[in-house]
Amino acid sequence: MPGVPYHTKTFYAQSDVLQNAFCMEIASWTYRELCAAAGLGEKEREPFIQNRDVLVYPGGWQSWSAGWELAADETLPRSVLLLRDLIKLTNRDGDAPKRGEIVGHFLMYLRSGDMYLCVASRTWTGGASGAPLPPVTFRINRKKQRVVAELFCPGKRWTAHEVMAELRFFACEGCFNLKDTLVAVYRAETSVSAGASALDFLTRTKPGQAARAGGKNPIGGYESWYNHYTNINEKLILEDLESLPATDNLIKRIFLDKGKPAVFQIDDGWEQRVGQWEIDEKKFPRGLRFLAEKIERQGLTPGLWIAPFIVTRKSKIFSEKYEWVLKDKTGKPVVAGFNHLWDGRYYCLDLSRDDALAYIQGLIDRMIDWGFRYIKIDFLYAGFLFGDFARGGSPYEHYERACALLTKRAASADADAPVAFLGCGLPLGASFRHFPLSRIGADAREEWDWKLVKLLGHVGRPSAYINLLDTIGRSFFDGVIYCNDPDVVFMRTRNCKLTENEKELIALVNFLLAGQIMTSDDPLHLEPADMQLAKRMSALYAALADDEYGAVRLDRDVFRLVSRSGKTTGVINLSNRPHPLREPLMNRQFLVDRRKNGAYAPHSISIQTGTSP
Ligand code: 9PG
Repeated sequence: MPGVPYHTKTFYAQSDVLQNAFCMEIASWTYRELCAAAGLGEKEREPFIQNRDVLVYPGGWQSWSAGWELAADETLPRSVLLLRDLIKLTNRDGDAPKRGEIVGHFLMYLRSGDMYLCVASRTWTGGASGAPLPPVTFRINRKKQRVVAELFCPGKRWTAHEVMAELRFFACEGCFNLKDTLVAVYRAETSVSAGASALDFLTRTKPGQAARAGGKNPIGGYESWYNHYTNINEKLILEDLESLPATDNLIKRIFLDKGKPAVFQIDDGWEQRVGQWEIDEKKFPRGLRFLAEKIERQGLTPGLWIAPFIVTRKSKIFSEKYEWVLKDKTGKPVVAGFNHLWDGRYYCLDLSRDDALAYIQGLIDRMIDWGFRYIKIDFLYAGFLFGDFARGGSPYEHYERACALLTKRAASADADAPVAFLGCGLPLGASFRHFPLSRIGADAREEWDWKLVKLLGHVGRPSAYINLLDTIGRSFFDGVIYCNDPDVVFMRTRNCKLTENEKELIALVNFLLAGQIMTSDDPLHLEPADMQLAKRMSALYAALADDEYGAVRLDRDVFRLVSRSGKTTGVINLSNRPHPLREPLMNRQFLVDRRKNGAYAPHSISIQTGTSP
């Protein structure tokens, strides 16, 4: 589908100059001017200017940043209490929102009813001599109806007439038009909308067969994080591996039984320390090559996690190669964040250094050499921090080079053993060219919300609720610039506080609005009710596979599910209250019916389908 026409504005450097300031303003518009830039006539502008119910989609900096629309009375916390370094897991270095301001990144839109007004920044100049463009930040002041666009490129040496930014403006009706127009906007920067070939082997049944030929055909499998967390070892992994094809579970039903490929990915916990990427031999006495071979022999794609840009203080690199650790101007190591499961604060490597890059590339090569073919590369945002780089330059230039190196061996490397990368914790705009398969939201969790971390004000916290908000809010990326990884679904009862409705909600939202179905359930300990749920979900997946879906916010935490064909509709209620049935019910059959006393139940999804009345 062609989408609507868009208008492009290109910004050029005026002279040879070294960018010293942290951020550089390139343009500012009133809402009225934005409408004009998108080609809207006087009349069509009115809703964006007069309507108090205009919603703003700021577009978060990275996977774990808030990825949802904000109504006029909604804001995002500007800081995190107590554990201050947690803010680095959501906000870009130096993006510090001022009072009354919402800070957005990469791509933003305003929405009034069904009309979207979008500003999308290109990330690559295109052409044979293509180069990355610095990330664009939007400072949105809703009261003043003003948007300021800035570039984040400290340390960049501009030459006169060099392209600094290219913005594309358009207005369109409905979420599928938004997607279709973004396909056109980003066509030169991604192959995802054309069916990203580097990921084909993760979905195709037979070699040579087309991958995502129409409809839903998710990538998926097992990963170890959301059950065992860092407490993994050979015994537990083998137990999960052996029971996956041997018990009745969701992954077996939707992938293995259908002859589709499935991933088996070992997450954080195999290494001696974060930053010290040697195998912990107490936990994995026979090493990881042994496990990769076993996984491969079971007909699964072996996967492994790593966070190559970061180091903790106690890791050997930190003391032995201290010169590789990025420092600020005063010589102090740059803090990249805080994680209570490691030794607290962690730091990042100076990616301007060839030796540090060669080391990182060596880590990936070794994982591939061990036999892993689905590499989860995490905490990538740390490669975008600013510091006193050994070789000068700007974070975006170093990030670009590092990502290109990391993913050099994607798919084509070896036709018999193709390799794919899953990006995670990554700046969304700067990464899709290298990581077509990526996490687009906060971590899932085996309970609805994580109350304690919520109190700190951390919007990127692991939480089923936040994770769903992101999966819904970023669903328009799926199949456009990313194959969206929404994180895991849960079927299990053991070690899980989610209710049946919540598990169903997550399983359906992930299937309908994203591109990957993973689980961390230990297949050996599923109960009959869990298997029943998996059976029901796989039947629903089959029934709903032939369409494309979107979601539109109706109210705070309440969304309408829509489908491209118009055949399927639904209501997603993430709120803690029943949502009254305001709209007249379509004359259609309920595939999933979570109405109770004339309202949609809290934490539920209801789906209606059939031909249009
Ligand atoms: C391994 C994990 C898993 C997971 C990743 C990432 O904002 N936070 O507090 C936060 C905590 C953990 C986290 C992400 C964000 O987890 O997303 O899938 O691989 O690392 O350590």
